[in-house]
Amino acid sequence: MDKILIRGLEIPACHGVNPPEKVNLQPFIFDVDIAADFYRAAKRDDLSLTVNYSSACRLITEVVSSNTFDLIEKLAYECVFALFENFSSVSGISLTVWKPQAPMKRKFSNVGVTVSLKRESVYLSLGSSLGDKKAVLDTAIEKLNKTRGISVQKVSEYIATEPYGGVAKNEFLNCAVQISTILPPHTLLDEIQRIEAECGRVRNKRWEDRTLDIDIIFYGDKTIRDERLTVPHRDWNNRDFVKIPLKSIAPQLF
Ligand code: PH2
Ligand code: MG
Ligand code: MG
Repeated sequence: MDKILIRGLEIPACHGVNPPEKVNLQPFIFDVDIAADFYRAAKRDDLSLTVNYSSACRLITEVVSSNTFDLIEKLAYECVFALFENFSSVSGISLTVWKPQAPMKRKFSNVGVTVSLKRESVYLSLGSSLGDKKAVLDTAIEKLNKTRGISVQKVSEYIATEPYGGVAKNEFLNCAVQISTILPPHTLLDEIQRIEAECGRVRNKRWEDRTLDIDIIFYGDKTIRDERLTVPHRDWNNRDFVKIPLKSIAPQLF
């Protein structure tokens, strides 16, 4: 993957937990790797086909100098979010922020944090079998799209399906959604579970009727197997309520 590298971008700003840091400028120094495909830009020698590194520096400067955050972690994430949001061709970013004059008693040469995120294409299956099912799916999709780091790309039709698995009793309304996200799998799962809870999901018995269920079917081409996540979803290929909507938005997966 091609990369633009920015090193030693110095921006005076007011970030820190201690009250004096919020009013006195100190230097923050940025090292940034921006991954994208520069083949076409190189072939045509055309700035409009790449990421203008001076625009990237201006955007970082804007975020850094117009805010006051407690944490450099927050500062780094805000810069990374802004870069992904403003440069759609960027596929990955690794950003380090250094704070060489951080208030610490011991002598040290530097302190900093790195945030590295990649844009991925993810397919979700949504289902509702309680309440106003269509309104629940509409709300869930809106909440997904409003979540920082998630952008909804495609939504299938909503289909009514028979309850599968022998526990749920009600008819379901199901759909599939393609999102583009920079959230890592478990962070995405946290946001999904927040949205399920906000839509009235209570977790009792496995597979029982629920206001909203959102399952991660595919996360890029990753395979994940741990206590919280199995991706690709272990049973997706046996479930018409997953396959039919998914095929309509992503026939290439079949
Ligand atoms: N979800 C389940 C169990 N059974 N059946 C249908 N038709 N649709 C679902 O979304 C569904 C189900 C567990 O998540
Ligand atoms: Mg499910
Ligand atoms: Mg689920």
